[in-house]
Amino acid sequence: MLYPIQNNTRNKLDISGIWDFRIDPGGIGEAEGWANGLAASRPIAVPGSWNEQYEDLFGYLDLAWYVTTVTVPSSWQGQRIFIRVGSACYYGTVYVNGVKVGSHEGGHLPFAFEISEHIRWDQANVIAISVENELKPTRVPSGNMNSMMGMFASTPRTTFDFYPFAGLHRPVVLYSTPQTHIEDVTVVTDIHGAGGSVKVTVRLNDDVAGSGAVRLTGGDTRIEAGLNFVDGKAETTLIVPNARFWSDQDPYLYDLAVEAAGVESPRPFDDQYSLKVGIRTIAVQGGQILLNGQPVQMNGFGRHEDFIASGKGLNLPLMVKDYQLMRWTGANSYRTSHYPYSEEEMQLADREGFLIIDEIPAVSLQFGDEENIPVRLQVCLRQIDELIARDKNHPSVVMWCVANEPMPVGFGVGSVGEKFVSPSEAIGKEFLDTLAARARALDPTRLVTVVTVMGGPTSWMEQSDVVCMNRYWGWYTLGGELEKARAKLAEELDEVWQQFKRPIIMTEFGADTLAGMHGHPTVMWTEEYQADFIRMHLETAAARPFVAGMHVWNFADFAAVQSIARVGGLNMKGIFTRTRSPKMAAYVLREFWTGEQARAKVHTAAGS
Ligand code: GCB
Repeated sequence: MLYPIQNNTRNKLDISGIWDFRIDPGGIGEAEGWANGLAASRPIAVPGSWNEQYEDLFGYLDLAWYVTTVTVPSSWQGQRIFIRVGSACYYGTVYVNGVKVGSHEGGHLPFAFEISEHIRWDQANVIAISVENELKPTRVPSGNMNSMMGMFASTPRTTFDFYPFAGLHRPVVLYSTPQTHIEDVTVVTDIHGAGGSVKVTVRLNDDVAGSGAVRLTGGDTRIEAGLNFVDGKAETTLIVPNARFWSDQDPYLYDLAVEAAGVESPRPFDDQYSLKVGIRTIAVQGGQILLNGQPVQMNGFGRHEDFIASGKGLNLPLMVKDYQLMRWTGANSYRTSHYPYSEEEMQLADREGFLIIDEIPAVSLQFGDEENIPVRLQVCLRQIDELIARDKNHPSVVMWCVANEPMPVGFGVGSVGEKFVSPSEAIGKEFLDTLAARARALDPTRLVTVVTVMGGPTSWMEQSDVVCMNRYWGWYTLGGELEKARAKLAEELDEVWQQFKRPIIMTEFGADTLAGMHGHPTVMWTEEYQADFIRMHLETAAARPFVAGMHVWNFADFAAVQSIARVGGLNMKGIFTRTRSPKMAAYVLREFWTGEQARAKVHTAAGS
């Protein structure tokens, strides 16, 4: 799915801003014509979560309506007009001038509907979007069901450990294209010695013949090739001698311009699209992850889209600041825990050289209620399809993650670290293998993983190119006993390596820490304990060359749900506070990832 752009052949109008808003707990809005305008309303920011903008809406997850008006200029007439919603969490329905044009399920991925027929030129058009975020066992992520996460999730009743923010979380745009247009572009890059190749596949929305061109530019490079469309499809490969490869150290991006034109039926056409391209490869070999054939460590964080006032809404200044803070720690990687992040995040990662594990919203899948499993499987597969369609051209995305901490029946926080046999192991494995196979089939050029829970079956790791493990030795298990935790962690890492002989990333390890709380001796919840905890993990990993990455849980404190385990409704495992002040542990990361420790590691890897 292409990101909308403005150029010679296309238009784009961002209609985000302050919209009218009204909750609809009784579900009467559609029958009463709210799609034509709201009689009573209050202002709300788009993008943004409604829960953070009004105190009385904090716990509201039911239906609500957003309405705005937009004048569409007649200079767009003759083109196809689309409305595109970056994210409506969880279920969104779009109306234009009172007419329902479509619905979408799933909170963190964009969707678009053609609305050409419904536009009133040069006049105010009423755009209404209803959104609801009910927690249901048939949704992904799920809620309102028995959960192994009970201790963390009391109100609202999620199966996962973050606040289920609701609303229009990303920009809403109108865009136009020629009638026959470039509908999709897929870029696959490869490396041959000092050179690179860029294979470009272009698909039109009509199955027509035509011609066109692709042009790659950057620095002194300018490489062009023709396109020959047959049944709406064309493909070519550009060879780039002495290419400048994209990496975390040098995130070099080329510009790729695509043109398509034709005179054939149903009508003559001419369209252009452009995007940034990074030439890189990603692979695994033994215990290493190879970026452009060279070993790379993926150091960084699990994160959340979360902030005061904006909730999960796109917040551009925060995004820039977070990248700067991550870089300051020496991080070069993160996981989009636990759902796809905004497209703007992915673009910034391309530009700033971050290596991303891109995750669908399949967090804490529960395999207890077998009746709902088939529905959830279909939702997950659709999310994989939509995510890969959206993010396949980002060089920063190096790995697809198809689930975070799927939970076997019988799993409980109390049993963490114990090995037990679960009756749901086979069901879970079939489910997860199906997801991994789907991601691999859609994109054989990237790595695929399932992030596993502490104490879960190791058979669920089998399909992962990189074994991703969330472990809480020294927190949920052996809390306050860091030396015992160190031994257990080391033992488990060695066991998993022996079993799979694949690179391991610790995708989570963390300790809740109240900023400003100190202790001597160090005890749980103090900044000193978090610092020691992080140091212990980094030391244990550094002694194991097969540990190819360390992602601390979490980059910043974030809104969770209300429970006895979450002070003030926050998960406080952040290295930074929710308002981005560093805790002591931030300096430990900086020492390991940018200081002497980091240099020592580079020398070892280079064999010097
Ligand atoms: C986990 C989950 C994450 C939680 C974290 C925690 O294993 O993947 O969503 O927030 O633990 O802090 O308990």
